[in-house]
Amino acid sequence: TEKITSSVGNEYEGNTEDQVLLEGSSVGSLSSKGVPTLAFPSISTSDFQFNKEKASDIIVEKVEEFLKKVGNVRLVLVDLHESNILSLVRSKAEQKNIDSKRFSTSVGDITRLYTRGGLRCNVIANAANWRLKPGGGGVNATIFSAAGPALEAATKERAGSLSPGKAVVVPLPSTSPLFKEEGVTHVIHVLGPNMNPQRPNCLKNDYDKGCRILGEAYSSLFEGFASILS
Ligand code: AR6
Repeated sequence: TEKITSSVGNEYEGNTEDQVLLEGSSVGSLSSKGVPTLAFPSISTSDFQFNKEKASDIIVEKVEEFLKKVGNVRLVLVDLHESNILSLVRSKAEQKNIDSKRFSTSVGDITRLYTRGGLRCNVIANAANWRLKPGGGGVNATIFSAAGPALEAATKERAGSLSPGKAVVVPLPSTSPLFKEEGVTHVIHVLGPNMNPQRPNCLKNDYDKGCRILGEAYSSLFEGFASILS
């Protein structure tokens, strides 16, 4: 796993070095400038209709807990627009004095953070569905489509389905455009709690259960990220 560690643990500027990194050769010999970075969307707050005020509390609490446990990593919460969830999370993170170099928010498509914004993220999280299938809209559809069929095949090798609150780490094959163009080495699928009656396993506004499951989902996500680094 040494190769995985070094490819996750390095961040490079400049295309020549990137090319070397992405071909997968002499990865470990390159000097490490960057910090392992996980970009993640706000799980459950769009299609799954989870309350954003409650979700933002959970995100900030789980981020704070995780950053206390690990060393040199960076977490980035991403959304397509300057949304309510981003501003809620930003102000709550500020109140808690969370280091903005280690946790920040970013506006953009999570599958284009490097090519459109210069933000290198080695690992991205997906707000998945329980079947771990492409499509269905939201960030899931975008990630599967940007990653190509390689992601679906690699996902199938790891898991056939996911329970709410759980995550599965999928190494992205180097043939995937998301790997080649964006430098993403792993996708972590996360299944959050669902409050949408049109979707499976609706919790019918049971926020005791919902908050517990969303907390578990972020714990599983961050543990999955940590497992790639070790
Ligand atoms: N880049 C960054 N953030 C995004 C992107 C993107 N390309 N697309 C959406 N978001 P959602 P959920 C944000 O609905 O609520 C799917 O159909 C979005 O604005 O993707 O967990 C799956 O198959 C929101 O902040 O996930 C599941 O069935 C966040 O990502 C179901 O939706 C999550 O929104 C999961 O619902």
